[in-house]
Amino acid sequence: MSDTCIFCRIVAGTIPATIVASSDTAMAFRDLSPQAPVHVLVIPRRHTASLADAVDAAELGAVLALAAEVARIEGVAESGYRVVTNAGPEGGQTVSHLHLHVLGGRQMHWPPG
Ligand code: DGP
Repeated sequence: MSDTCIFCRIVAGTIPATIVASSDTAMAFRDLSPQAPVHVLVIPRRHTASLADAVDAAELGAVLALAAEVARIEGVAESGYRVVTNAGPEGGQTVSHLHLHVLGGRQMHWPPG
């Protein structure tokens, strides 16, 4: 846990968030600035700065599994959805705690910006 990390503080409950799902390893909550009708962030509870720093395959699997569960909960598993992680400055990462964006509820386009 990092006291200066926003997402660690959401895990600790000291910053409010709308929780969508959680497990022992991971947590899912609504993005503060949604880019689609469904926009949920899925994070490992344990602080990891980005995918570039991830070393625990089981933890990554749990995060990905929770993303799929979020899609089911949000009702987009059948219609389709996108899972994205931004890593580092050129990847567009602004919060240095590994997170998957689960986006859905509208048509996604490619390539992303
Ligand atoms: P990224 O740019 O990939 O690092 O995405 C960070 C996302 O985190 C961005 O879509 C906005 C969201 N976000 C930033 N601060 C907060 C917060 O305090 N609460 C919630 N729920 N989302 C946040």
